[in-house]
Amino acid sequence: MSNYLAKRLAKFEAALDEAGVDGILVTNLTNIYYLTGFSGTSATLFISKKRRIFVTDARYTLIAKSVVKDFDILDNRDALGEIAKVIADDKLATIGFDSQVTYGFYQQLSQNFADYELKSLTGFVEKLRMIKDDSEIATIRHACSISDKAFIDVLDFIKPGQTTELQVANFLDFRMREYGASGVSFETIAASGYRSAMPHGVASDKVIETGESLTLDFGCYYNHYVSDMTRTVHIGQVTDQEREIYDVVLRANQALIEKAKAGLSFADFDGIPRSVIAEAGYGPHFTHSIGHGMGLDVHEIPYFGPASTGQLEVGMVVTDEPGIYLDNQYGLRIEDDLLITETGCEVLTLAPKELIVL
Ligand SMILES: [Mn+2]
Repeated sequence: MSNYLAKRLAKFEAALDEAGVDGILVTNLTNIYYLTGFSGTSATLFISKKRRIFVTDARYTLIAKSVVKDFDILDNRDALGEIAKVIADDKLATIGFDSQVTYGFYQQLSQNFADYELKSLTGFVEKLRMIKDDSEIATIRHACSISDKAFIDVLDFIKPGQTTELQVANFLDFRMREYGASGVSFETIAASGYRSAMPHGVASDKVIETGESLTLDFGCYYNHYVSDMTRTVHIGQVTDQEREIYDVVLRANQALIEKAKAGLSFADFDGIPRSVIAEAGYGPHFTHSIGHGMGLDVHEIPYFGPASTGQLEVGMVVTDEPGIYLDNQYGLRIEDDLLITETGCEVLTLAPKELIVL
């Protein structure tokens, strides 16, 4: 098995004691991919210090045997019943499961593991996923480069008075696929004019007009990992106020890039760019959090806000996305993906950020 997977499993096992459990059932498919490299749609893991069990059904047995190393691979549609049988003599007391499971699953769990104490765990694997290893970083870097290239291409595609937001979004989506993406990491946001005041205005059939701003927030999946980037461009002309607001948002984005490094508190991560916007007089118009972790999911821990606790660590990949939104007029946002290092951060999204007027 790859060195990377072996390290993840070693960290998983080392964290069992702290979580107060003897073994854990892993049912989230993204977490299963992270721990095994298996990306089918049917799998359940059980990991204790003594055993690693991987259960799938007949559709996936062959692929599992070629991909999943260092696990006992079992073929059974009744995964919980099978696991309970296998571990019956292991003398385990407490078994952890993910707090996100459905109530129906929990009922099955209670029936199959009636002899154990069941402990709901929140974010056990997600906490491991916060710190990216070299292979993950290389993959995310590549995902970001795909978005960068698609952004450059879309600038030539936009024809004021003709192109709709939806056409722009579809162009971006398709271009990212042409550059090697397997899909989009979320529904592409292309919000022009008054619609750009909505931070998450997904593309509509509105035509993009001269004199408007256009916010593009988009990302792709590349080899299971995401990119997430926002750029705002102006069409034809730009007013003095729009130029000023663009400058404020860009300064907020850059202030965080200058200060982000291992050890910075999550509260400061949010506070540094937020104070740039507040000092410029637009504090109430920055209505969302500054960013989030990303990796296998486009939104994953850590999340940042004024009340967040914790601090940046080497290997986190997080977004830096300040914005200003003036209701019913327009809004803008600039978003980069940052890799946190010992001495600072590396900006993974390299598409231009100076004010672009098409
Ligand atoms: Mn984002």
